[in-house]
Amino acid sequence: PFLTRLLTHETFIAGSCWTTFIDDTPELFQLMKSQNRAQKLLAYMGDVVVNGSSIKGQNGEPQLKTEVIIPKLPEVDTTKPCTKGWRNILVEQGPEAFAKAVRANKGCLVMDTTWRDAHQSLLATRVRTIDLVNVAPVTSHALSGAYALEMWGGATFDVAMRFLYEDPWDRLRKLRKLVPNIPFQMLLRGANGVAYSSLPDNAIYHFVDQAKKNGVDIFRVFDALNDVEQLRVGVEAVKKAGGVVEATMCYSGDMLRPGKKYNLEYYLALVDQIVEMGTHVLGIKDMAGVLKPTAARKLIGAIRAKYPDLPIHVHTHDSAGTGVASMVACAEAGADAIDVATDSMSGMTSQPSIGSFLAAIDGSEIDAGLNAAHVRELDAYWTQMRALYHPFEANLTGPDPDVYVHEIPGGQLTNLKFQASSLGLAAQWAETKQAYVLANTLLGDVIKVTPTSKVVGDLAQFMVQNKLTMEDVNERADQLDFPASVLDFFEGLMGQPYGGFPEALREKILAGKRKALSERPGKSLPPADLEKIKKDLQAKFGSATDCDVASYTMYPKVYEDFRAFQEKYGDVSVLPTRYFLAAPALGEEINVKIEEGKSLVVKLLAVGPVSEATGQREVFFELNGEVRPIAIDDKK
Ligand code: 3PY
Ligand code: ZN
Repeated sequence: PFLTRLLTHETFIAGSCWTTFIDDTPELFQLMKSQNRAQKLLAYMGDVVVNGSSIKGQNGEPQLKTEVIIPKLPEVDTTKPCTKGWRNILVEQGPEAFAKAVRANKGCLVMDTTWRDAHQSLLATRVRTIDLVNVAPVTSHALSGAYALEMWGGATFDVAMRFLYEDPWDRLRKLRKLVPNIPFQMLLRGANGVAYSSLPDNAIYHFVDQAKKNGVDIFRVFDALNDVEQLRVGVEAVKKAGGVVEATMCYSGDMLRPGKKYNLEYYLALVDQIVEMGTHVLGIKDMAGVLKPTAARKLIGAIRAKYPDLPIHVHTHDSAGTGVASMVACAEAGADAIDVATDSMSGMTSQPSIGSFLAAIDGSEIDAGLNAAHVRELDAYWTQMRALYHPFEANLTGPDPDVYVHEIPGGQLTNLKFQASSLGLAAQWAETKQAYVLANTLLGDVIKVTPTSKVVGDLAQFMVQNKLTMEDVNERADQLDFPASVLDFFEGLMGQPYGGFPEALREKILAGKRKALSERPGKSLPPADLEKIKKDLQAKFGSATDCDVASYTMYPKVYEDFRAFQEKYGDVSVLPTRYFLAAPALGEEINVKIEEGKSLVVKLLAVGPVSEATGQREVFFELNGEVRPIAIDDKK
């Protein structure tokens, strides 16, 4: 059709000037662009038809085979976003006033983690932008009283580019437009940004500045070792960018267990340091879900008594099934906000259920400022998502009170279980959990959360695969070929652990390979040359924004692969998830909205036999009523 239009265009027929033709005829250029886009999407869909999706989960195809239904809220116009919420105070009066208002609020607010940690913990972080965008306007109404939506950072950044082939910045901007009223929160791994080890300080500052400019309001900043110097890098970057600082301490193990390294005294001293550093809100991050109700009451109670004006926000996971009880205990002891997830995306390694929490505080003095009926209506959407993303289920069957022993963070628990099965270690899952405890002891009982949890997990898997005992590791450390993350940890690339490294083991592991750092890595890392990165990316890909530079500094290889994928297949984020993950049925009509007011109607018509000469198959699609054959390599 493009060629037809070109050849029949009167200017073209008249043979007038070629050089100005494209400039003078923008409609043709637009048409060429959108046909190019359509062709690329067909190439992606054709590849899924012939070879299956490259992002397979472990459970076959999506179970949802129908259109997704967007819930309606009784007597609310959900076609437009809601404009009332806690973000109004933040936008109008700034972070200090916001923090004050949160502290002055009677009751306990909730942050909904469905858009970040819940799917990171249950569905391998695979929820795509399109499925968040579709529910965003309703969410802005149903959760208008929420403290925040956690919707960015953590593993979502890496996974968006690596597995979903979409731009995390695009997600942030799209959702921001659709939810103007509820603060957006992200998870920042201190001096590691959203990566797995420390980056140059200027890269962190640049990243945080872009995140703030593109829509993040509140930054939960943590360091995996509770290393205050590492934490400070992220905190200062957020202050400079003008965001709400939620400097966070990670909670590990059971502080009430006698002889525990991380006890109440340790936590209170850490809070003192965080307060001295300056934060709008104190975050407490119970990444494994091991903060039992009694400990929660004591910990929050002690901090509240010492710092009556400090807003406290608590995060947990429901791995052991005690999450709601713990969050109620926190609220009763004086927490200002706690984390929950929509009912059908909650429980087990995810956050506790929002509906259960609201029921548990019903009739008490604690008010979360939400309409429980609306919250329930919204969940109908997520029930469908659970079926849609079925391929990525970790197949957990119930709470795992073993978590009090192994202390594996929620997100990692599902991940490790998944990896154990893909490595053929499924039968040894119990052994992996035991090895995790041994690995943690070998490393000196560290706080376990990304990236240190990965170190413990990698070492545990290494021990299981090579049938190593603790004695073997200690004795043969200079001869063993440890995973890179273990070397990074001992080098000091993730900061300094509380109580120091196990020095004898450290010396043996690093011997002849790496030099031990005694200060935070950012002090010795040369600054990233952001200008040069931008120029190089522009030269390589034709364009590069400040956000692209930030993506590159976090994940250079993942980012470049993502751009190369985009050049080949275009922006696949517009494809409905069912057709991103699986082939359509023959003759099924698919609507793809490629931009506002512009849609493609696609039908799969037939798949040809594989050609001996080329190894390709012809896949026949109908695109907006016209037949389009497309040749696809058969990789099977
Ligand atoms: C992350 O860093 O991604 C986490 O969720 C840590 O709990
Ligand atoms: Zn978490």
